[in-house]
Amino acid sequence: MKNILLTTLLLLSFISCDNKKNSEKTVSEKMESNQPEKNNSFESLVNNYLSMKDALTEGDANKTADFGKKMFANSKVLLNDPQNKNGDVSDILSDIEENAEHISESADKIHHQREHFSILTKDFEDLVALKPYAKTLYKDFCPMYNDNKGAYWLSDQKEINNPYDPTMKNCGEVKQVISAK
Ligand SMILES: [Cu+2]
Repeated sequence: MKNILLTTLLLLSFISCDNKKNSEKTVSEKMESNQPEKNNSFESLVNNYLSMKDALTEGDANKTADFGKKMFANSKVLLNDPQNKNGDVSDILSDIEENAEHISESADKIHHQREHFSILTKDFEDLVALKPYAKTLYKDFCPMYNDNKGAYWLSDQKEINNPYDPTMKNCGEVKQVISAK
């Protein structure tokens, strides 16, 4: 009897281990598929944001912090480009840099990451209005976040996947479609 129990436990732990491995594989595959792009382009900055959104949807604060680190580094490179030194793009990049840094340093505070993510959403909305992005984006709204004050996020998928609360994954609606340029 003891042996059966042990075997069952081993089997269970094997299964959960395997699940974990699978999800890790998906993540690294995703990151690999991001790699061929130019690291310092505006597109890869938007991709950072979309990956961060996915990590928040999964409720994974560590992964969110990692994408914050990448976003911080990418925005720094873009800010150092003389072409982006002045005007609206520079202001937006500075704001992205600051919020990305907070997110990268808040791996233990997912609520705080989400606060900064909602600020980032406005920055990225402004950014894609000035710099072209290759994919159609959807501006989504969840009315319940932050004591019913609500919050926006951008997605590259039509389906609602709420990054603000994993218990309300489908809460929200598309408010605007931002066409690819
Ligand atoms: Cu902060």
